[in-house]
Formats: sequence, C-alpha cells, structure tokens
Amino acid sequence: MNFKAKLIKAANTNKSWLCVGLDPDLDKLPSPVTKSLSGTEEFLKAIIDSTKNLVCAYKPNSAFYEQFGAEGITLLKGIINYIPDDIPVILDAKRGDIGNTSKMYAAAAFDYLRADAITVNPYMGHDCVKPFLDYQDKGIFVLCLTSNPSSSEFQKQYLKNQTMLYEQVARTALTWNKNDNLCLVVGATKPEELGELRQLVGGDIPILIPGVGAQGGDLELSLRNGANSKGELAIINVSRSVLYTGKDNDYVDKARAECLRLVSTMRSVLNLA
Ligand code: OMP
Repeated sequence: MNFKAKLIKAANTNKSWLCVGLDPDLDKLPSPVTKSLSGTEEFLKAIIDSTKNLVCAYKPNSAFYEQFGAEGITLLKGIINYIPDDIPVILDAKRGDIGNTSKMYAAAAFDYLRADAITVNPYMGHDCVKPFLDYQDKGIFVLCLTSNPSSSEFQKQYLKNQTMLYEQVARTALTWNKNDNLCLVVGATKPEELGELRQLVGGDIPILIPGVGAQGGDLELSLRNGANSKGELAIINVSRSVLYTGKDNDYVDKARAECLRLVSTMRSVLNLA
C-alpha cells in the first residue's frame, strides 16, 4: 500500500486528520520523566500508546533525535518501529542536496529508518527532489509556504512572472508528480494562502499543515481551507501543545485529552462520520 492510501485508511479508521509531532525536548519533559534517553523513549512510547487511535500519522522531527548523537538515531529508529504498522510515519528532516547526495538521504530515511514519508526542501530544484520521488510508495512533502515568522523573506518574493515564489514552488512541484506521491507543506499560520494553494493543486495532494498550538495557527480555518471537497488530505500537525500540556503524572491523560479536543473539532468541521 502506498503512503497516500495508508494515510487515508488511518484517517478513516480513527476519524482524524491529526498528526502528532514526536519532538522530544529534555527541558520540556513532564517532571516524573527522567531527563535521559531512556526516559525520553518511555515518554514517547506512552504518548504513542495513548494517542494511536486518534491520529492519521506521526511526525518525528529528526533534529530532536540528532541532538543525542548516534544514540538519538537509534532512538528515532526504535520509535518509528514502535508506531503501529497501520499508522504512517512522516520523517521531518527537510532534506535536499545534489541528486547524488539526496539519493543517500532518501536511503537513510526509507531503507534504514523505514519512514513512510519525508519532508524535503525544494530550493535546489527537481534533480535534488527526484531521488525521493523515485520511491513510489513513499510520500514526499515539499516545503511550499512555511509557518515561521520569516517565511515571507524568500517565499513571498515576486518572480519575474508576477508569481510569488511559494506559488511557483507548488506549480513546479506538480510537474514532478509522476508517481502520484507528491505532497506539500503549508503552515497553519497562513490559512488564506492555504486555501488558494488547495485550489491550485487540486484535491489529490496531501498537505501537511503544521503550526496549530504553540505557533498560534488557526485549526478551523486550516481544516476548511486545507481539506479537499471530501474533507480529506489536510494533515494537521501538532507537536508541543500535545506533548507538553501535562507537567505531572497526568501527562499521558492530558496529551490524550488535547488530542480529543482537536479531533472533535475536526470531526465537526469536516463531518467525519
Ligand atoms: P509545534 O510548533 O511544537 O507544534 O511543532 C511544529 C513542528 O512542525 C516542528 O517539528 C517543526 O519543525 C515543523 N514545521 C513547522 O513548524 N513549520 C513548517 O512550516 C514546517 C514544519 C514541518 O515541515 O513539519
């Protein structure tokens, strides 16, 4: 089963387009969790156990594991392996380099870590993204319009054809989509542009929408503008405001309660029966 089919199946089963971001930060761990690699592993596994029937995907961000060196990579591999097989894993690594190097990044993500999808940076052009897209069953999330405050510095610059760079990224990326595995990243902090981009790319492209919670993105507007006409393919990622909402022994219950709150909004906005 390819990434998109696996994603839609998980979303339908759990009636949810929530993706929980698994971004471990020692400084933010709840007080009962030991501030160590093994404590982090226990924490992440407890979060997965308590949220796995409320999500359509998980998204570990590689940086939060790389900070621990080789043992962090082992932890990342272990966490990907721990996630139930029917829930897709989006590896957030924002990779991209000359083709020959991207091939190695793709092998690391898909052959070694066994992720189902990855985030990539399109700045270097098609030959740098192609080695990822060549993995037909994997989802390739191209950064289009990011959620951060400085995203407009480059992404909202006008090109000679009077198109903003982020819009050109979407148009050009569509021409790369020979294997029907192209996906986009658009921040929840940019809901209007998200709506325009959904119109532009059509209803078949999954869009990862980070920025709800700690970054202040608008959940309802992101769902309305990011979903297709069937109420699908708007993947709302939330990391910190799910993981670190509980500071005490109740952290698992609090994380689950926050997911339930987000998912109940999704169910009503998207009419998920
Ligand atoms: P929270 O702000 O804690 O919910 O985390 C957001 C997650 O999404 C982090 O892992 C970010 O690196 C990632 N992200 C963004 O916040 N903004 C973007 O535009 C793109 C991403 C991403 O590619 O996932």
